[in-house]
Amino acid sequence: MNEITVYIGLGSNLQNPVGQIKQAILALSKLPQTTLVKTSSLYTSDSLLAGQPRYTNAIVSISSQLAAETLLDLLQQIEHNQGRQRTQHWGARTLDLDIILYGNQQINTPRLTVPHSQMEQRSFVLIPLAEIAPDLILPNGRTITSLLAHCPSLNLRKLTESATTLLEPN
Ligand code: A4P
Ligand code: MG
Repeated sequence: MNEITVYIGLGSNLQNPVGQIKQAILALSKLPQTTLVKTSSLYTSDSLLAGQPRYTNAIVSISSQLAAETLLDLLQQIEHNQGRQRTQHWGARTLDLDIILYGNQQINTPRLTVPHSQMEQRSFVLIPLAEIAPDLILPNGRTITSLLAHCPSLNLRKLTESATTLLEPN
């Protein structure tokens, strides 16, 4: 099967978010039939939902032979392993893993909408994505730069130089 470049969004705003993201990147690096290609810096931003703690977010790219829904199963397994409990839509969470882009494919099934339905409005997706794939063009022909011009900033700030350094042993 072909290798597909997939962009995955990571988010956490509970129980040591930086540690959650670091642990999730390690888990992603161990996915079957998959190679971790690039990891963005970590960013913090205000939650879209008022009253929630700030989020830590990052984007990684992987090269994978996994079918999109198989990948989703494995991402949900990682979320589960890190204590994610689905109580409330958009509730605070230890870990959220979203498939942002799966190659150039547009997917609309009951379980999957790709490109991610909210990506064009989210600075915490677009800015780390631009960091690791500045020239990316979405399946609809739009560029990240053009989308960022219309995005609320949510007080987004870069947290560390590169999350990959977090993977190196101390
Ligand atoms: N699903 C459909 N498409 C996808 C996709 N492309 N990737 C389905 C992953 N899953 C996808 O997701 C519910 C269902 O979406 C899944 O079962 C899957 O079949 P979920 O993670 O269980 O639930 P959720 O929390 O209700 O939704 P979601 O979409 O993950 O939450 P969001 O939209 O990501 O919002 N503010 C900041 N600053 N940073 C954040 O990361 N995140 C949220 C949560 C709110 N505010 C935020 C952030
Ligand atoms: Mg999700």
